[in-house]
Amino acid sequence: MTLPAFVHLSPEVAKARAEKRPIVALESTIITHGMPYPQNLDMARAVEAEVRSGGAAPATIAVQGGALKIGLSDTELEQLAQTPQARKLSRADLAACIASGEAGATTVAATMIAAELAGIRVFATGGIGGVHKGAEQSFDISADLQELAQTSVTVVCAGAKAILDMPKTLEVLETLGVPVITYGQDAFPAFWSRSSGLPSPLRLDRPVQIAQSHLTRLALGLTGGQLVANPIPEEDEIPAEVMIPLIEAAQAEAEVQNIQAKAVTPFLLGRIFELSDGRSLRSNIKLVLNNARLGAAIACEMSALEQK
Ligand code: PSU
Ligand code: MN
Repeated sequence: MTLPAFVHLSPEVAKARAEKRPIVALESTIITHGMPYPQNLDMARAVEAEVRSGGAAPATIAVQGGALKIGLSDTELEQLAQTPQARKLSRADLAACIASGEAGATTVAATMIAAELAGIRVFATGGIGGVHKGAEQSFDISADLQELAQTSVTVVCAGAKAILDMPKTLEVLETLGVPVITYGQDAFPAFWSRSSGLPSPLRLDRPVQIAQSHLTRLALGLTGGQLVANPIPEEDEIPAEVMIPLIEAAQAEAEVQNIQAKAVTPFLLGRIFELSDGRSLRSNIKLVLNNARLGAAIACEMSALEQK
């Protein structure tokens, strides 16, 4: 499959692709809009290392100088981590940013689009976008949910943050026909906490089963991806009762300051890190590493199944 000329693969990704070895896609909005510098750069490097030690090639995705880059060099990664003004790219914004030559960071939705284009089936991140609290007024529902319904990539996350309306997020995913699979437990995890108190629609206990389920959906002709929710490790967890007041305080500030649309998620994440004195940032980094590990395991199993 030939890729459009504006798509640039890193040498590591190009090699893995040619050899049909496992690759794990990684998003870049988490770097530019999800964490402050320099922790964002340390996180991005550590996550890539985690994917490599799990036996897969990391493909961090971003737009720079009119190119859609699938896999970044360390210099490109560093540049991106120091560009907080990079555009936040979802499905709607991706092509215009490539055309304009501006720097852009891909959200879950845009990362899935780029991954599918390059034949990458597994993508690891921290949290996905979803239905925001008060969506009945604001209509703020992340394009990530629609993308999961139409693009065939397995996305590993740590559940959803309590900045979202979790029951509504799960309802929309169900309506869209997206499998929501929790890894190894019955409860759907809530990002900083292992349980949201809501049951997970589906549960699988082994990476090979998640890989098999992805391939089975393809064989059934079903469009769309799978959402895998991987609970944060126990030792990194922050109890919900610690996080909820901080989240509510950040939400109240967002309302007073009239923060809207694309700015909502980055604003809330930034304030929650500040209000928790960095504790939530440390846990956030740990859970992304945990997801990178599971993502690599799923990607390896999928490659092995396909070579049978
Ligand atoms: N949730 C997090 N951390 C993040 C994001 C969401 O816990 O970094 C980022 C992801 O890139 C996600 C995007 O795709 O925010 C969703 O933004 P919005 O809600 O504007 O669609
Ligand atoms: Mn939104």
